[in-house]
Amino acid sequence: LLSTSAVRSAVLQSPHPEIHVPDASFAEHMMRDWEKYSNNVALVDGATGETVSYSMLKDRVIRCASALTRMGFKKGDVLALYAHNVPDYATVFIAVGVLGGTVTALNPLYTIDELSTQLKRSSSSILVVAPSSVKNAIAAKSQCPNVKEVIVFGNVDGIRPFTNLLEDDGHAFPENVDINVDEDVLALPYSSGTTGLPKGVMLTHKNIVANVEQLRHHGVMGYVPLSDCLVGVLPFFHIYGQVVTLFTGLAAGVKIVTMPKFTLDDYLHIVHRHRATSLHVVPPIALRMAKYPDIHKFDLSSVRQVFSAAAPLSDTLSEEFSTVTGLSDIKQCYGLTETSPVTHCCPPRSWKSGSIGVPVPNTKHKIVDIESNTPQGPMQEGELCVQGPQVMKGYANNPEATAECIKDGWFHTGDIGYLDADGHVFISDRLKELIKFKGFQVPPAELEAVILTNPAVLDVAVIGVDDEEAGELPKAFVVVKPHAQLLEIELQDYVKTKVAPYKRLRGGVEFVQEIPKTPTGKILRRMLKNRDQK
Ligand code: 4UU
Repeated sequence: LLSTSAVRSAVLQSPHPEIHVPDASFAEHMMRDWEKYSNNVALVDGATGETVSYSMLKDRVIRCASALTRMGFKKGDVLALYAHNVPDYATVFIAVGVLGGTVTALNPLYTIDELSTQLKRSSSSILVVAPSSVKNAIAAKSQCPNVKEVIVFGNVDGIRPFTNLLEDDGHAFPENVDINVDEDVLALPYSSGTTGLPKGVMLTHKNIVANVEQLRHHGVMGYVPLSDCLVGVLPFFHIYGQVVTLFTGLAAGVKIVTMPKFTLDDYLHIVHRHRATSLHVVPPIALRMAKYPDIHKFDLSSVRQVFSAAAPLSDTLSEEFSTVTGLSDIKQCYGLTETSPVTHCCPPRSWKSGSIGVPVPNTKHKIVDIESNTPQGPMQEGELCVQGPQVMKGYANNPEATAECIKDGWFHTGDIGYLDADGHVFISDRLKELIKFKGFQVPPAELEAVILTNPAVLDVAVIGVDDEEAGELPKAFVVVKPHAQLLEIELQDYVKTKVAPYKRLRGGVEFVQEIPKTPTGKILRRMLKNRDQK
């Protein structure tokens, strides 16, 4: 057993100085300094070239909040955003924040089933969509009586255009909505957490404001107002693009060029043309850049720093990236939807290849033994636990799942790692069942539920198999019903019709006699994984 002082020293503070996190609401905080930035560019639509200045953005927020109020949207209501990246993503989010409402964001590639599931669970009353998603939106609305109105970015016959909200005179803008920053939920993204189906993650105004300030700290991402330029290529529906690029960028007064869809060529053109200074990538983008023969045709000299997060970045890729692109070393960051998201980031001068760095300001961490929950010493593996103002309030309507991951004030990440002698963290494995395809969450339980609806399937287990490009690919182990017949391709096609493209069974299907389980019926995923690797 560790002595009390050793236990205490195994709980480590962030090496950064403590920062002040204001008690402001999200919208107040986002717009706090916008007077200073007024005519500077806030957002550029990378697809159309449309430019929005900070003063225009503020004006749009006021009109949008006023129009939403006229539509009956008020404090406690939920708006669903089902769209790819466009400048008005920010308008909607901040306007909902002003009103004390909640935004639940969805992947625009979600199928009707996936869309209506989240619309129902989140009790959304308004749905804002991209033109390409209108068909799905209408179909889902007919299944969700809670959804009162569909609004479209752009123009589609018969659907209220978002520009209509921006024509509002702003007179219904509520001046004083009472917001409790520690309690009121601003964002409700969905995450499967340690196990099971996706759950609503309640992120309060304080959670998001805290993470924005933690990231703005000069030793973390330290954007420079009015001179930095970011590329909004990672989707704003995921917590990474949403908080790290969009919110933190706008609070800091930088320019953000939004991209509706990633293609390597478009991305590099935008970096080149707009002189981007900080890049936020996921390992698959870093890999594509490192392997791109035409990379030298682009001028990347404006780039000052590159961050990677959402999935592990190997040493080899990190080095290859720097050699090929001539860019600075990639700094890894780490976090989860449940932590708004960032808890760790590599410090600028003392970064280590393969490490996720140190806790961001106002954040503590420890590594605990999985069985005994006691803190581990340096170089000893265990579960990474964190504490800080960015940790979610809890899972919506799910106190059991909340109690399973927040224990004694510590958030248990479900990731396995260790600290080196300098207190830098290395993630080595995942304790939880989650699969990550290109940084996106693929909850095995969700795919298992879908596969079980196939009439030929008796039992199933889904795991992630390693893949150089995507990180992991979902693979199903399937027990077929007696006398039934099922081909691998038939099941893959079946799944294709039910889930978003990134959740498809790209890792294949293996037919087995039985799924290994514990006496209580829990799937022994580790056993399947080990068997698969042999
Ligand atoms: C190994 O992916 C995220 C949040 C990502 C993020 C973004 C910007 C972190 C810091 C940042 O600056 O959230 P989720 O909820 O989709 O997935 C969380 C899981 C973690 O539990 C871990 O398993 O994603 C994995 N993960 C990582 N794994 C996240 N970052 C890393 C990393 N290395 N750097």
